[in-house]
Amino acid sequence: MYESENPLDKAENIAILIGQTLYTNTIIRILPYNAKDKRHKNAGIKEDKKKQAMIDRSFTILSHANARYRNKDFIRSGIHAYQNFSYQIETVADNLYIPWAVDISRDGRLYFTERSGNLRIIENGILNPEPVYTFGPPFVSLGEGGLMGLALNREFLSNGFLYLMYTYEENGTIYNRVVRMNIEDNTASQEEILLDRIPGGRIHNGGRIKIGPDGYLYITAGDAGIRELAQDLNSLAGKILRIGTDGSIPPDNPFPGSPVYSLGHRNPQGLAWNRRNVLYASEHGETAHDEINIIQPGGNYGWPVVTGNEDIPGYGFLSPLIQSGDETWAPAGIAFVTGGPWMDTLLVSTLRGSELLAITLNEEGREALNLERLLQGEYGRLREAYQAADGFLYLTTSNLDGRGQPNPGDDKILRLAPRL
Ligand SMILES: [Ca+2]
Repeated sequence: MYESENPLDKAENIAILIGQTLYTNTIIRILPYNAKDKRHKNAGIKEDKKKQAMIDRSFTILSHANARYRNKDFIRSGIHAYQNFSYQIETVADNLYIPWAVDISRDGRLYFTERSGNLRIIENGILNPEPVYTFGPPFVSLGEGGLMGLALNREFLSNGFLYLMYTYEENGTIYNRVVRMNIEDNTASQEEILLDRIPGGRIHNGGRIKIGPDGYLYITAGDAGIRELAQDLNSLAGKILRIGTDGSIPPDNPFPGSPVYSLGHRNPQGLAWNRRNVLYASEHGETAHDEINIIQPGGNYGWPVVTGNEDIPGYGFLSPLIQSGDETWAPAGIAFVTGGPWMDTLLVSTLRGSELLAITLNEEGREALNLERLLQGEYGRLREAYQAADGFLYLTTSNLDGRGQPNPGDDKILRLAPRL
């Protein structure tokens, strides 16, 4: 990856060093796959002069990366960053229960899932008190499982098709499945199973579903707590899966006849594409080492053989775009912003981190240039990150999931409106 031995030649390394010194509020460590390489780790950190030079240089680099970085104070302090915040934040709905996924139809209806089993709708800005649908047995909401992913068919307004992923129990065994339902007059019916018996459990159910630029349905499946399954091509666990919206296996899937699109994942919970159709996935690591990966068809992302920096010779594991090192983000929903003040950044909602990460990428979207922490602790645990067609961004809180400190009115759906 690096042509030069000199760690100063890469913005990531500069960010690493800054993160360890003055600016932990806004810039934290960006670890490319070999950043733990001793060459990089040891270089420059102890030498103050070098450090100052790197800091100065980083502002130059970052100021070219995006117009909003031109204000140095924005970079230097989280408090300033908040005052200069480019979006106004509104609460769209509150007193919800773990709103897990959001999708908005072209006529502006906002659908969302609550992990407890409700599919709900916000219409004309008003939350309908009656769920569109409430799942019952064999559906179960236990541990990290329940009603999770949601995606509307591209032709939703004409065909009413919507896709959901949820946890269920059969003969004492926990699974996840992806179903299609039909929405008519704000009620859901005609459940049809598209992909069944994805291993599930109290932990690591993955759960994100998104329709890709190619029109196929992409699904994240966790290892269900059985780590070995992530490397087993005969298991759907620990994979990113790809199927047609009718449940068929795409003819160009990397493993013929299999929905497996990539393997070696621990618990991926976020999917997003940039404007060049590069696919990103967020993934919970084991005790820190959370990952943001660029997903390649047939790619092996290393779990459970390795976490974080997958540079084990001979294995061909794909290394993360960035990873959290010794820190825990617990990344969930992600969104690639295609317009507005945060254009071309990858937003990552974090649970344990309780903040929104904004990752600035190079033009191709294959290299991370900067990472900012936003909304630190403001709303608690964040689950979903979603960009609407009108450029508004939506986040959901996850403070009632048993691992957070609920604030009054939790959980919430937040809307970020670009400031004009
Ligand atoms: Ca990995």
